[in-house]
Amino acid sequence: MINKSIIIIPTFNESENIELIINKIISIDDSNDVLVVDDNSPDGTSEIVKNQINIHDNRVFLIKRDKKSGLGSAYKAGFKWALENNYSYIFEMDADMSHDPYEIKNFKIQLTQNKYDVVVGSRYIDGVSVVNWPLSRIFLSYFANLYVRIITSMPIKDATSGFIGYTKNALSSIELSEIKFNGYAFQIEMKFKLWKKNFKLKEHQIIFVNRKLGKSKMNHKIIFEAIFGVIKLKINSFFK
Ligand SMILES: Nc1nc2c(ncn2[C@@H]2O[C@H](COP(=O)(O)OP(=O)(O)O)[C@@H](O)[C@H]2O)c(=O)[nH]1
Ligand SMILES: [Mg+2]
Repeated sequence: MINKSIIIIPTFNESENIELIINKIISIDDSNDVLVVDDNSPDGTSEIVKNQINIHDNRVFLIKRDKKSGLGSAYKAGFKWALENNYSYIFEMDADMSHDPYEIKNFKIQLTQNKYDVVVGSRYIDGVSVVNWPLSRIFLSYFANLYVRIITSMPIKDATSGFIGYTKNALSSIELSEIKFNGYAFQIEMKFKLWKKNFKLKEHQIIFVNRKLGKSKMNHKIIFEAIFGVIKLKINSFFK
């Protein structure tokens, strides 16, 4: 049996982006399926996904939740579904075209040929590979990642990245109910727990391009969760 991959995309109001990203992903590689986890977006994102499900039989899937409940909880629902449906490689990426779907094949090479357990699409391996973000947002993200590295000593330069590939083995080792954070801190927590379990993490350079369509869902609550969450993660790890 061919090793199947699933690309999980959380969405909230991504009606302008979702069709394009789905089409790119499934046209690049026919072992890639797509799972969208939509939080009842008022702009009708899920209707567009349903239409894509009709066009691309058995390659596109949708989990529709009642209300906006955060990125982390969307991913947890997606991960559970992916593991139950026996995918060998599980990827996460944003809907807004900030992450280039062509990179997925490079991520796969790292997981299959180079035997890494987790691949992290990284903006900060060599300087800053971010296009069209306001300087304020680059500073926030860059220093947030520096802060994470200092507090946790995890050797990852882009811990808040949301463009990730996991092997089934690595992902299934995580007790999803024990993942507590929901915003950027969710991304940090996943990497931190996998690193602590001695899985092999590989950072792979990507170019992150700011969205052209739709709006960012980043807010202060998400930033505060990350700032205090990192300290909490570190302290909790002493008791494990
Ligand atoms: N299902 C779901 N998706 C979300 C939620 N918040 C953000 N997203 C999605 O997560 C991805 C990243 O969010 P985005 O606003 O682009 O964050 P930014 O790139 O850091 O500004 C996008 O695909 C969003 O639609 C949420 O509460 N629920
Ligand atoms: Mg974005």
